[in-house]
Amino acid sequence: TNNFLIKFKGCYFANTQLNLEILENLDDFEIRDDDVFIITYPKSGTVWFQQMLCLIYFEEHRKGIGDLETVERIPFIEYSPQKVDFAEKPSPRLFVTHIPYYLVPRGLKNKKAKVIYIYRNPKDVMCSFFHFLKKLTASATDNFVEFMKLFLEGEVVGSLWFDHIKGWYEHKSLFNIQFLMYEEMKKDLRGSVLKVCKFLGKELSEEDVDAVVRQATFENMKNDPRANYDNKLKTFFGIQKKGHFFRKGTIGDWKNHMTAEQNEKFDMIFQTKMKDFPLKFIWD
Ligand code: PPS
Repeated sequence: TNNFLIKFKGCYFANTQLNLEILENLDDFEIRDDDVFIITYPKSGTVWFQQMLCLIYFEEHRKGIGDLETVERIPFIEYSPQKVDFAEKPSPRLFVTHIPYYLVPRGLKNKKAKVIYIYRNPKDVMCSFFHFLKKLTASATDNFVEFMKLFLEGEVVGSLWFDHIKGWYEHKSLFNIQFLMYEEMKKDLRGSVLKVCKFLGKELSEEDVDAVVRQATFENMKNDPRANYDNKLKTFFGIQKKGHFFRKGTIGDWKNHMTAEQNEKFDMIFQTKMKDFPLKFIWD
């Protein structure tokens, strides 16, 4: 239906920049003890958290020295240039990926490498997704009603949101994993930075924590070419049109998109699919 999507072992990926060879060999992907994996469903705060992690790990990133972009410091596993050799990267290696739990490298289940799962309320994910795809090629719909249908059927990159988060959460005992909510980062960025540092065993000075918080705000990232993807829209996402990756970065923008009726329909599906799911969501 949509030439932007490729299905691999039951999950949709974007065909721009997809490295199928890596995906096919993911099971054998060699894991190191000090690897860190950021896992997200698309539009849940991936780039934001990549920036946070870069700032936590690299002093020069905090100090604004060097011009390495965040996406180069923390590469996508499945969306990467053809000849990338992750085995050559020095430790600690930081990665980001949208993969569902069942595609995970075998070695990750030894609980040594750390995993951070970022999640966001799915109504905002859906709206963010809608706008992002509108910026893409002609294959994307600019009709919100139509997109909501695709989203609720899992006909998007990452497939069904419900399956992605439930899959990771229900298998969490296999991993050394920390769940972190977009809305929590938004409401208490400093607290979130400290929580992540604790999980990663990173001790930053008060000043360094301030620097991380300062540079991980929406406004700062929007204006920081190392962080905002604006130079990468074409090469990374295949986006032809001019525009910005950063849009609103708020909680509750779904209220500006969904009618009462659409919202009711969404809630009904949510309640059925997420029955007994213990993580809480923040909707506004
Ligand atoms: S992607 O394409 O999957 O990598 O997209 P992802 O980065 O997961 O999600 C994009 C949304 O995250 C918002 N964003 C932020 N919000 C708050 N603070 C900061 N610093 C920040 N950085 C990115 C971005 O604006 C997208 O959300 P929307 O709602 O569309 O604005």
